[in-house]
Amino acid sequence: MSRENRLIIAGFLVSYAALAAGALFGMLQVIERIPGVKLVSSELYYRALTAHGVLLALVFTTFFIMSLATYVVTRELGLRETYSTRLNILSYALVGAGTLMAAVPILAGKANVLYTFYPPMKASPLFYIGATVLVIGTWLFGANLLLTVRKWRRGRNASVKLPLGVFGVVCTLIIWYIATLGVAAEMLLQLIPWSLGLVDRIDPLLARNLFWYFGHPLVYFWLLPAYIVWYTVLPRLLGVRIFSDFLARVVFVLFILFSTPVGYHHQFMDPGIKAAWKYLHTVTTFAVFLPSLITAFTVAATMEMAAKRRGGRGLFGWVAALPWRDPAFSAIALAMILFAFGGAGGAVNAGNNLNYVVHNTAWVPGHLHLTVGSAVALTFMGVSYLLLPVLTRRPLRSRRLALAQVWLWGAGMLLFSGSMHVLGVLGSPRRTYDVTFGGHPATQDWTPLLAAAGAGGVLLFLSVLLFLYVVARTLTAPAELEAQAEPEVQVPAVPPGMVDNLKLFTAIALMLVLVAYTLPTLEILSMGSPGAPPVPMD
Ligand code: HAS
Repeated sequence: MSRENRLIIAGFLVSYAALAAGALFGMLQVIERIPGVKLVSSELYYRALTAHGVLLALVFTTFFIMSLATYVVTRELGLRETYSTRLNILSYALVGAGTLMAAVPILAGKANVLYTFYPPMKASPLFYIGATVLVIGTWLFGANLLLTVRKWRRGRNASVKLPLGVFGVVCTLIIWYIATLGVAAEMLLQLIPWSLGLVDRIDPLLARNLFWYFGHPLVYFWLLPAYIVWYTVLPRLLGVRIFSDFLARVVFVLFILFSTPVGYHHQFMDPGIKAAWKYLHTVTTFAVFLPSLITAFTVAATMEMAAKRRGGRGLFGWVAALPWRDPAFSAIALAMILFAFGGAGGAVNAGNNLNYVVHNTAWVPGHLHLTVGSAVALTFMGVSYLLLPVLTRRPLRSRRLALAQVWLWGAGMLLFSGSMHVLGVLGSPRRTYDVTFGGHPATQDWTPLLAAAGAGGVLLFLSVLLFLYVVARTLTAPAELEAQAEPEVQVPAVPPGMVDNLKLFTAIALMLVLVAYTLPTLEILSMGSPGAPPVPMD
């Protein structure tokens, strides 16, 4: 096995460890929300909530995406190694070191600031420095993959289109580089000097401005690898070609253009940002909706083609002809179905007036669990069922348990997320230790829904345990598969077209970012905010 493959597997294993710990802290959250149940103090609740968000949203995703991207690039370009395996190892090591540095203060209760780390809630400097080291690690990782692609481009591949999966990885990295400029500025100019005591006060609005500049494209850093799987792995799994390679490339390009200039849809309720800027970001938010609508059409068309070849008939009757007994397919298909609900909720969030109803309520965790928690996480589980056997030459043990795991996730998520959406509309707050406000009568009607969300959370936790069990059994099974078990590689044969001009689209994206952010940021700076004193969170 090549060093690169070992690294890929190591990355997956770290991501699964983060999934296990994050899921445990998650179950604690839902149980705590059930009226009458109080397992831990409020301090421990916020500590666990921070650990849950950081481990799942930042650590599980980042390690998984790094390994998936390395696999896609090496596999689709027909390489054994990336440009520099050493650089790749260094990047994983930095991301790992950053994670450990951030984990220590979180677990010690010195960083109860949740995964969005809004000031003036203050964490230990180690938390901010660790997060910065993690981001630097991802920059090195991206540089190594881009150098790999550039090297491949030299010589006989100079005028050949990038394979779709690699194209998707490059687009994801472009979005990541643009996005992380925001969080790097927030860390280096505000949070780190402030946490070290070099300055006394901090401007929370400026910090939130920089955070959401980063925070929204972060969701596409999670989503695009799932889309890469839907566009490249799913057709191979079904034995058909993708419905339209061109449309898939258009989708990735639209994400480069519109992922970043949308951050104010997370700040509709923030004072200090003019309505005109919020309106502009609403328009761009609906523009970034479009590539997902195209994706819905493209993946459904691909599945319909495959189902009809398998004998499926009728307007919707073909759905039954899909390979639902295959755990990898079921995971990906269920991820899509759940994402359709998450996307509809996203449209509600993005409407300024509707956002007043749902902001800071249980609706928002309901939404994020359908998106990152299902579209992304369930796709990652499904693709694990395909890649672990390929990478380790061990058969999947066992397919039936894996299938049960996938449907358990679907059932748990519908129960959890559905209840959270309704609770949100009824006014139940998110991120709150005692959601009944000491048993206030207005919260009495929430009890059955909170219990249902709790039951959904327990099912989700059981699903994670089952997933880990299947992974562990697969990794400890005797190696027996032949090398040809790998899925067929799509070899590009056509020269690049207009849509492949990523330099042009990156330049346009940067211009859109300047239009959307320069003036409002200058306005925030010119307000001369006295800044807020820190609120220690330990
Ligand atoms: Fe979101 C809040 C708006 C997508 C993640 N979002 C969040 C937060 C997270 C998050 C983590 O406008 C919470 C942040 C926090 O902690 O405060 N979101 C949107 C919109 C979209 C959207 C418009 N979000 C995502 C994705 C995420 C994600 C993707 C992670 C991966 N979101 C918001 C807004 C807020 C927000 C506001 C702030 C709320 C507040 O007030 O705090 C869109 O991009 C969604 C587009 C999606 C679709 C669905 C396409 C469906 C597909 C599947 C097709 C299915 C088929 C069926 C074909 C249009 C592609 C298959 C058939 C078979 C037979 C199998």
